[in-house]
Amino acid sequence: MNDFFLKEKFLILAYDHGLEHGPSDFSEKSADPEFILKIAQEGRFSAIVLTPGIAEKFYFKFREIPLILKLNGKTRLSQEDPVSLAYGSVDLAKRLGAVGVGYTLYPGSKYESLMLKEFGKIREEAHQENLGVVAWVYPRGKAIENETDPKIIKYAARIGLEIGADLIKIKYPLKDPEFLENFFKEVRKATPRAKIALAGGEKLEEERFLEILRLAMKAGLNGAVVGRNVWQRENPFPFIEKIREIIFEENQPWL
Ligand code: FBP
Repeated sequence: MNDFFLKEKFLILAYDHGLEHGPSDFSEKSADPEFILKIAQEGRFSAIVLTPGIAEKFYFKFREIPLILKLNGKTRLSQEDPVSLAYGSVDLAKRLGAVGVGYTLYPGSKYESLMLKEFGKIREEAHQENLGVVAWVYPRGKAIENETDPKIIKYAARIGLEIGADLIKIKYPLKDPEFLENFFKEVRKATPRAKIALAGGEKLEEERFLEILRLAMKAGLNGAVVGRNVWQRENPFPFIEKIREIIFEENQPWL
């Protein structure tokens, strides 16, 4: 396994929103991938997540930032149960010098078996090339009433362990701190040895996001893969420093 995924803690910047959500997530500045790559660089992120089109055009100047190439993705334009299949390849990730690949699965969708099958194949190829695999595990589809139901998120985390992801990205329920404290501990217990990172989600009030992250880290989770909560802020750097402090300085229950 490549060294990147041997780490215990991660702060990764996500920037695949142009495909997933469209340009409405961006300001004039954040629509420019260079602006985001500079945030990753100055903010000393562990890695950046880019789509193939963006990586090919913009990554070459920023090769010191570890790259996770997102191999699949879908738009918001379809109303069907979600399915997201790879349009990028492990081969491309290798050529771009990535440390890993990213793949979103939608358990609960009527197409889940297609994604599970493809994930397995990609994982195999990636590991043969010494790349890690990050799984976005987002239960979704007509069968999933509430994708941030705590039981559903716990199940998502466990799915990530079962399918052999090197890092598992899960959402969090928007509940009060007492609930979350216990919830994250349950997630940890349900996923022995798995590395779990929180997704960022929509931009929250600063303190709220930090509190959620702090509870997750205290329970022994492994960091965050965050996008909008960082690059939608006017000046993201003080916030990034606070996140770094929580992930890398505070709470080290497993050390
Ligand atoms: P954010 O931190 O901005 O939520 O990004 C995390 C992420 O998983 C992105 O990688 C992805 O584009 C987006 O959220 C997808 O979210 P959803 O499918 O819930 O709209």
